[in-house]
Amino acid sequence: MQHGVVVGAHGRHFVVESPDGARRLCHRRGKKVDCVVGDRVAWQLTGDEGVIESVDPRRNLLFRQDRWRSKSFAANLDQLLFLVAVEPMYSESQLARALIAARTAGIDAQIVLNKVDLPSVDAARARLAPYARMGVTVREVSLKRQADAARAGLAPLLEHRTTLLLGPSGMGKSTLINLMVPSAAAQVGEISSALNTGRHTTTTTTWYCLDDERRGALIDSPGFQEYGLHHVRPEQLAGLMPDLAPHAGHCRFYNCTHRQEPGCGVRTALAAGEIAASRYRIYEELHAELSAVRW
Ligand SMILES: Nc1nc2c(ncn2[C@@H]2O[C@H](COP(=O)(O)OP(=O)(O)O)[C@@H](O)[C@H]2O)c(=O)[nH]1
Ligand SMILES: [Mg+2]
Ligand SMILES: [Zn+2]
Repeated sequence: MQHGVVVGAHGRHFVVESPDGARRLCHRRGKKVDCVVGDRVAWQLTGDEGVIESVDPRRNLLFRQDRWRSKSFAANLDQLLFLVAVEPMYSESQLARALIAARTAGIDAQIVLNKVDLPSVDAARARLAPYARMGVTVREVSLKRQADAARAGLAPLLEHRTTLLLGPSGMGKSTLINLMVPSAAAQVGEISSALNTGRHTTTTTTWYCLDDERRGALIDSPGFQEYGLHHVRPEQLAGLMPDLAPHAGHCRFYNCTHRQEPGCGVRTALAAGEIAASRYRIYEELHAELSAVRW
């Protein structure tokens, strides 16, 4: 039996990397063996392909879930970085959802604000102010214009850690990966050729090694627009939003939804300006979505 890390996943095909860096196509021994990128697995060679026999216990598992299906992102993460930019405009709801998902999974999350060289940087900072206020670290970078400074700032954060990078398209995700992982294109190539997709596919969650000792990794997971939180119960939601949580204990009704009840601590804090209007709107939107009849 050999050991390795799942570094690519595409449907029922998995790419497993051995400690020496070799990457091999593997399948699972039966459907019961469920694995995602980041999993440590035991596998053995059968012909020229590998068979994953078992998956080591996970430290954590991040997944998104919509009404129809649940989809795992990745396992055994040290942190999540959510990349946004001064321009183009991004959906704050997607950012909030990712932070809630990380909190649910017990994974540390930070925000990286890119393109701070652009003139509308102040508006972008103001938009993120509620996040900084609630204790989320917001790092500013200019991945393209101040590449060396960005690399120097991000390197210690990524070193020896497994980091999931999320962010809507156009924010600079590819720029960040190419800056931090000089061999990124080659690594994608190895995964593609192991998967035999014949092209440099980016439709799959991909693991990039950050150093030769294979101690740090950056994981890129596309398609996150479908980010659903249907594994969160509506009554859990306020507790997962650090700016709402302290006020949710001050409601007249113990089962207050913070949407229309009198004597609501959350809405009192909103009226007093202690909770940002954008954050409360996101709460309402998510609460309605999570309360909708399930299929
Ligand atoms: N002004 C500015 N543009 C940037 C910066 N970083 C990336 N971009 C540009 O933003 C666009 C999107 O970047 P890309 O890495 O492809 O984003 P992705 O869609 O998230 O992978 C590209 O045209 C980049 O050149 C930056 O620091 N400043
Ligand atoms: Mg890209
Ligand atoms: Zn309330």
